[in-house]
Amino acid sequence: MNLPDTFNFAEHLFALNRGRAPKAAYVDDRGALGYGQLEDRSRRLAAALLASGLQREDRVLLLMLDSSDWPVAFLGSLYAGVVPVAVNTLLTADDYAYMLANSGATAALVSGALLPVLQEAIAKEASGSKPVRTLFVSQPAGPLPDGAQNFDSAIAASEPLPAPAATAPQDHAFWLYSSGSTGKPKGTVHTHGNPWWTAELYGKPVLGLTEDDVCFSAAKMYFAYGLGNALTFPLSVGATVLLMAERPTPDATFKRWTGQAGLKPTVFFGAPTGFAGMLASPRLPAREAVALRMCSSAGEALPGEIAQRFKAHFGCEIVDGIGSTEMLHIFLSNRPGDIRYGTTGKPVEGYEIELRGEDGQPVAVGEVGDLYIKGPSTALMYWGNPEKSAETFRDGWTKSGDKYSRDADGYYTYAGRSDDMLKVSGIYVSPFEVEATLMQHPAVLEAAVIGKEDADGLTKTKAYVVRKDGQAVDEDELKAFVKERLAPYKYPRFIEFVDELPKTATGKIQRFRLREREQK
Ligand code: 3SK
Repeated sequence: MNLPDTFNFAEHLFALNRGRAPKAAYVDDRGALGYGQLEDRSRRLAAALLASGLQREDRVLLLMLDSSDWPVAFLGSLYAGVVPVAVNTLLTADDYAYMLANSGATAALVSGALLPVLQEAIAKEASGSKPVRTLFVSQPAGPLPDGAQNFDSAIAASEPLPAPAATAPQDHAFWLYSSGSTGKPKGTVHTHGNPWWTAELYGKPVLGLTEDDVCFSAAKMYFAYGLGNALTFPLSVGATVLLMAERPTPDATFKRWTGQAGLKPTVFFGAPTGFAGMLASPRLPAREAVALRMCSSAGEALPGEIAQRFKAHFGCEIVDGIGSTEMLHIFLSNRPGDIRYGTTGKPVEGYEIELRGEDGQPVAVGEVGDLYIKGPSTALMYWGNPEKSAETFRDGWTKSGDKYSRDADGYYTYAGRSDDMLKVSGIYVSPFEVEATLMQHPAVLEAAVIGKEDADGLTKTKAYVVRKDGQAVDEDELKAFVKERLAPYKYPRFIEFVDELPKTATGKIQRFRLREREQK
């Protein structure tokens, strides 16, 4: 398998689907967008982006809710050779101000509902050396600010760009942000070739997606997992994608599964917390009400018991795998028809996996080691962060930060993180960021945050808090305090007040003692 010297991923997808112009590529809350319209709108947007002064490899922030404008924004940027920086829609103005400064984005594609938080971020970044000059607003909620353009009007006023940017497979195509336990999120630079590899190595051969599928992903498209599920894979086989802007609550998901958006998904992509929440819901639809033939799970290890209960109810397998923002999608996975519950399966063909001990050497079968991956969809680097890039991308191998063991049959089982990061509902949360925020509260002396398993075996955040002498604050007040200052998914689900935290002789908090205490 190889790519030609000139390869533009957007043009590749458009060319593949030119024979199915009237077929729905996307169905969102507003209706259907055909493959022909997807290409036409994306190429018109590409022209509008270039007309606004953007040039090859300039970055454009993509802060949009999941609707069919999202793939138009993403593919239009790639077609023009402009680099979309796709960001999580749940973050704060401070987070976006950092991402604008870090990426040097001079333009933004934004949903109307998110315009206020972006404007706040732009105001914070006003002294930045590269101000945001151009805004394209999708589905504006009110009058546009000076200088902003309506996404639809800009598309309608432009002719389709006649030809794609003549990019090479290794040229910068898009960025996604990856979180770390310390420091700021890292701008992870992906190429035009990388998404093609994820479709060829995983989406087609492992998931076996076809043009008859209707794909529906709870993970939004700004996540690497969602980007593959709702854009790269389905468009690589000419399938249809169902999108929803709202949060993937059980009820919102059931509404789509049962066809209330006009068609029923055949493949659903979720995370363990979502599957557990749906199984616990009194409104779980009957097997006959849905058309699911397969589900995929990633984000955190899927407890076998959840997968078995799901299969018993719907007769449909959940295929569990693990991927990363750095590798762009899944590199270790169970296979439909070959699922070993409680494991993450075997390496995806085309990727090499190594488990290394503290001495850097491969560990023996059954022993736990640090997970390293080698494969053709690896990110080029973390933008402007040579130290972290060198730590993570070493000699062609990528360090994932997860610990795994492999059994004699070659199945891999998750054994925790190598760093202090927590994965809550499939999204990374840094305990240090939550602790620092708790300590901003005037009644808090110290805090330590760890992961705590709930009844389904899924990780939630728990904070141990020491109050200042004579100060009073309760659990609800602290939760609200964190929610106001950080992206809401980061708040601790459990808080326990203690008199002191376990520490080493040199005063370092011993989080492992708190973890041990939870396991008792
Ligand atoms: O969290 C995962 O397992 C994952 C899967 C696919 C793509 C990206 C990620 C982080």
